[in-house]
Amino acid sequence: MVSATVGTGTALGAVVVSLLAAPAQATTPAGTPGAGTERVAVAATAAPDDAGLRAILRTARSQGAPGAMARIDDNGTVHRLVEGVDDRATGRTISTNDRFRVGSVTKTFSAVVLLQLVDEGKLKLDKSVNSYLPGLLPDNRITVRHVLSHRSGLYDYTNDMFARTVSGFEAVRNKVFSYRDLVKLSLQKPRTNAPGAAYSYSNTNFVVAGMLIEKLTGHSVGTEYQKRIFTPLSLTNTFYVHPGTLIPGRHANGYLRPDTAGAALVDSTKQTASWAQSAGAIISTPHDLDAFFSALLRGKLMSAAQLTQMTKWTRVNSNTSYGLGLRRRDLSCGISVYGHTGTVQGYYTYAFTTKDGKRSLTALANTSNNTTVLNTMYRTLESAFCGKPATMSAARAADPGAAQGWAPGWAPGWAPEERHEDIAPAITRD
Ligand code: REX
Repeated sequence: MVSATVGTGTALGAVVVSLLAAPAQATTPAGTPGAGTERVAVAATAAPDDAGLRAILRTARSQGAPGAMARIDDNGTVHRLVEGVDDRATGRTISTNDRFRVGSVTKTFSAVVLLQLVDEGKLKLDKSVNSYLPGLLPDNRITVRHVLSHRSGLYDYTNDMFARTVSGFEAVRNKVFSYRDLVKLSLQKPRTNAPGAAYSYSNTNFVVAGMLIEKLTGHSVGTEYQKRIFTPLSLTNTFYVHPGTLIPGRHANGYLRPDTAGAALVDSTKQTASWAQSAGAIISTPHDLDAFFSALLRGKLMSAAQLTQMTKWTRVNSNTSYGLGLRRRDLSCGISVYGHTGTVQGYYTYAFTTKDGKRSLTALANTSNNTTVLNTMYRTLESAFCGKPATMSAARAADPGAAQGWAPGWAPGWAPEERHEDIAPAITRD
């Protein structure tokens, strides 16, 4: 069951500053601070490829996702595409109004709060974390910037927690962790690198971010998200309910795929998400995530100086870079898009916007632990921002994957490290 609806609004397309100009900055080796090859166009010009998106959502469903959906907000025009169900028990069709667990997209919200605190003179990015949280970390050289850019070297405790998918999940489904519990789990393992020396994605970093928020404001992260982001942007379908286990109102159920082939999907909707908290426990909708990332890139959430800090890039792989709680994806058609991805049990999210914030995409599949679906959903970025494959650049059209509308990195034969952004290899398995 597929539906595509396009709302009315202002004209498609927007001004392109310089589509085919030279890359903004030279490519740098992966894992080191540097820009990669940021695309210089600030806007998407080709219309979103609704038919291509529909095909991608169908493919995700055929690969095991009970449902998949995408919403594009394009300068006032809304595209909504849905495929499959949000509840396997009732067979209800998934809706782009469904709330869901956004996983690590939460990290951008946490980074925004901290950058606002920088604006308020309460935090300095290059100061030691321990100067704010004395004795927390074993190395005084770890700075706030290292944490927000995943360069602290703090081990990701979820590698062990979810080494076995279903039993790992069930062991924490109803558990309530303190931030200190989670940091303690991380510190049982050696650091992955010296402070600042390399990029290594770790949830521990954004647990520390949550601790900084609470220490500097004297309030819970939920209170600060609400006051600083949800309320000012009227994100009325966005929630932080930790340690509550329920998603309020109409929502998509999440279905976790077990490691054992052929075993039944596990309904993972209800959980505390306490293992994630400020690294991944927000609940939202496509409308609200589109509005959030658009506002962020339009400079509505912090000073221009802090947005510049947030968009100082560490290269992750050939088409991905990481700023401060923000990912950048370099697409085949000459634009970069900015946002985050999210994986919590039962939910895969992609939420990205253009540099001018005028076109935003949120795509969701209500399953996880299924790399095939994750890779399929990645292709929604190309359809949303680059349009039909025919509009891709000549260079990319020469790639076998690009010719089929696939994002760079997903065609068969590409190096494995190009196929997945940067989730720890042990975490997501086929
Ligand atoms: C936890 C396990 C994955 C998922 C994780 N999620 O670290 C954070 C996140 C919050 O969203 N990160 C991703 C589980 C990478 C992001 O930034 O996009 N996998 C699952 C397993 C594997 O249990 N054994 O797939 O649901």
